[in-house]
Amino acid sequence: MTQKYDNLIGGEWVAGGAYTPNINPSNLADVIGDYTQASAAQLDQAVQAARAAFPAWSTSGIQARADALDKIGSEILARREELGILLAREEGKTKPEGIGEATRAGNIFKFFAGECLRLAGEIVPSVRPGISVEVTREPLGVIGLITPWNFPIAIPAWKIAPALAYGNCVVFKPADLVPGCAWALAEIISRSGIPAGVFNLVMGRGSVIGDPLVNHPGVDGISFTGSQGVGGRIAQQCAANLKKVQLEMGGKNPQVILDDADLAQAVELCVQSAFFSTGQRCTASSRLIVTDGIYTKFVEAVKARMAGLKVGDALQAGIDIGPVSSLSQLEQDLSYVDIGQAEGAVLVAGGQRVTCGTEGFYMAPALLTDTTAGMRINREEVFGPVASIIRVKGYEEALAESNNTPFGLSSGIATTSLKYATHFKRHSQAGMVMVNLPTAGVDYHVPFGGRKGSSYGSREQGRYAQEFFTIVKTAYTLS
Ligand code: UN1
Repeated sequence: MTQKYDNLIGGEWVAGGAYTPNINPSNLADVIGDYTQASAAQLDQAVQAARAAFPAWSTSGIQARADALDKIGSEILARREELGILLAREEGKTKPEGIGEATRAGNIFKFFAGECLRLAGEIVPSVRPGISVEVTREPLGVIGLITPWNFPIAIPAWKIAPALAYGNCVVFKPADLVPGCAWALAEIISRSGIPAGVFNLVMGRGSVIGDPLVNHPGVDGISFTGSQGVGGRIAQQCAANLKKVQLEMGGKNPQVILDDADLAQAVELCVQSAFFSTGQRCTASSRLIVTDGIYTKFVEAVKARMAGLKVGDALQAGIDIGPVSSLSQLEQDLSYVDIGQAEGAVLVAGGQRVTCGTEGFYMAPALLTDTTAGMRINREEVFGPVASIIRVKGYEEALAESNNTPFGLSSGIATTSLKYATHFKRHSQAGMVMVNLPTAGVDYHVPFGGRKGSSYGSREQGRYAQEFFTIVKTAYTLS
């Protein structure tokens, strides 16, 4: 008998219409638990509960909010190993990556516990004598949070923590594929002292509860991380309902390697950001843009490093790359390897399904050379351990190529030249730029987000999160 897990609505644990098994992608025989599927009627109840809780919560003392968030953060940090293992088991990140992500989630709650106490306003002189003007920030209202499967605890944390810190109520819909960490987080939040209805968990499919959440008249804003296709639809629905929206979507992140790069360092950061976490990060480097002088040495060194990577069960010690998270994602990854080759790219390493001790969605990371900017493999997000190499003559061409994409989330350059590093930081059309660092793996206390087709709306994380989760009020007083 596997354990059953229910939705949290108005402070009660309630069963949905059916239960879906949460299956370990490293071992398809391992069922983590049965997670309920919320109905559209339950989604409505969750929004009503959040609305009913909003007047008291939005005017509650900031000390109560800070204490609750601090308690949540402390419990996550104390249980980081257990939560990291759950994450690795349901999503397929390696155990150290899972523990790292759980730690990040705990730190995010701790950070926003402090932010509760730092939401300052302004007092501004009026242009009219005898009047004073105050500019303050108030909670936005009831917020719908929709999160993806690739960061099952950190992304929920970086949306839930600021939403609650700034006095909002939440209806949280995690990705259907990974409800385990979401449920564990909801259970921790339910014991933190936050009043019933302030935070609600509804698990289930986007097709059943996603649209009703986005279109619900009782929801004031939507924060979404996921694919560009879904994000675009959510933006249209929010515009039609005049609702505030924040979207984090895909990436096709470039990593430039110049002739003067430290070769060992460049290889390591490329392998890390292209293939670790099985390449399932919107910040992953999928386009390695390499200048002529270092090209041959670089390709050989990356191939050698890839030959040493161990693919296998996410919970096993010594594994570098866990499984792909689902069969449909594995099929997509493999199909892009075929598409790339059909377009003329040369597969120089990996790119096949591999078998390990247990039945799972394992794939050897793929490296494609001889690729050009117009190929689909260089324009569309794969979201797997698939990287392609674009050969260029020098820095100017590398910069142009790195910006030649409909996306703009993160970008990187490997160089020992201050001149090129400085120029790239200024001219790379990305929200986050890395010098001699992987494009993936960011801090939790500074803004996160991109440009062009990668992001829409204001930034997430750090104090910049207040832009989305609060609304500005300007008050005039005659003295
Ligand atoms: C990171 O690279 O540290 O979905 C975070 C994603 C991003 C998070 C990446 N929103 O991959």
